[in-house]
Amino acid sequence: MSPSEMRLHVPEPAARPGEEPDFSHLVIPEVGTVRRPAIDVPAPDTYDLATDLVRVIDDKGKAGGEWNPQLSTETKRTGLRHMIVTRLLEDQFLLLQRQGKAAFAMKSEGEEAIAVSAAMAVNDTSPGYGEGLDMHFPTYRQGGILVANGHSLVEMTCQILSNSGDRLKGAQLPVMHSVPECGFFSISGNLATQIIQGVGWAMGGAITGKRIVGVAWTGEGATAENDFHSGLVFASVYQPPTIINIVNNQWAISSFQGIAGGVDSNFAQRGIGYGLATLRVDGNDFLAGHAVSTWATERARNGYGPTLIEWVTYRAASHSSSDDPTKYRPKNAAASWPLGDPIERLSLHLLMSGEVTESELTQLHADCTELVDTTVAEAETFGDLGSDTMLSPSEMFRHVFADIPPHLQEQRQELGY
Ligand SMILES: Cc1ncc(C[n+]2csc(CCOP(=O)(O)OP(=O)(O)O)c2C)c(N)n1
Repeated sequence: MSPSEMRLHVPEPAARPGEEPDFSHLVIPEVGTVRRPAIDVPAPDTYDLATDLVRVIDDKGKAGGEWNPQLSTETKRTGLRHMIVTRLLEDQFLLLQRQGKAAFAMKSEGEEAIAVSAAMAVNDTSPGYGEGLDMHFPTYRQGGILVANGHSLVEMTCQILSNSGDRLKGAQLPVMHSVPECGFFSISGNLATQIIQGVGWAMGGAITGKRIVGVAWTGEGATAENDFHSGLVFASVYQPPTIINIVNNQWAISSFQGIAGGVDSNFAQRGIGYGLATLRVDGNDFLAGHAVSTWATERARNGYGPTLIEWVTYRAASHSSSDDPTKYRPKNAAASWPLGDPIERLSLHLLMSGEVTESELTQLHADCTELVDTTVAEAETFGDLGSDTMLSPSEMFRHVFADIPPHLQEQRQELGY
């Protein structure tokens, strides 16, 4: 056998701008074909689930299979409402940025089911549960957790506007919220720190004997960071009550998922190497998301250890207000994504099961639009970047250090404050 040419292998996505989107790599099993093990299953007995894909809602909107969480109509309608509010609110955030009223914006369009279903599942308030505070360690694409956990939408918008209603007074980049009382830890812009922090939070719970869950979040791109791997070592060795969520939305800004190692293996399979219970789920299926998050939460809360979950989804919008995805992927890629749109899929399910009517859906969209419009109008009364209502630059020196260090005092004086 003659040796093959020596070269550096740089993976390329299946389609670039001007080409037809190609998602043939994604194997989509029929609903009902993926088994649901008991929550105390030994981790190695979940390894086939790392290559499968948990789905509950089929293409016609019918729910089925062992993973069907059998949620009440009210819970499903609440989930739909949270997803719609999240989408409409983030649309407004981008608009505010385009109007020069905010410095930056990001959207989770197409991924709303993930944050919303996970938030609703983790914060189970059943009797005997919740001895402390469950904590999410999110990235910038899990704002749906705040919506689902009841954070003030006005305050959320004020954070985007960096105005006087922002509890962080503009000290954080817009979208980097910090709302610990809603189980939402300060977002760190340094990606993958969420993994070591979430696992650490869970270790703290285990050490103090509290049944709290530490929920870590990362995109698939940031799994290439060292912190991701360190976190997995601690999770597997100490078996704390943690859930490690990898949101595989196929793109890390302009790098496709293959650049983080998603071509010859997937991201759920990372869990196998570390001995973690592992699930892979259709991220655009609210019911499947709720089911896997509930499974992982109960496993954690009952002392059976961590779970790693890969959510398979697609980033429908740009990475951020500073990005133009038409430069690196086909224009119609999101519309061709085979797992569809999460809001449309849950709506179809509710329609097909007779749990909502067309007119109720129309009314729900109208109500959410009105809510978001009044929210944004109220938030703007606290000021914005584009007018003289902007926060005083002196604010940047406050709320960071208890005692302002001398060099910052000097800089403040130079600015005239
Ligand atoms: C440690 C670190 N490295 C690089 C960056 C710059 N950065 C910001 S977002 C991003 C892409 C992350 O992609 P992914 O983890 O897939 O999450 P997504 O944005 O797709 O949700 C990068 C590289 C960062 N914020 N932190």
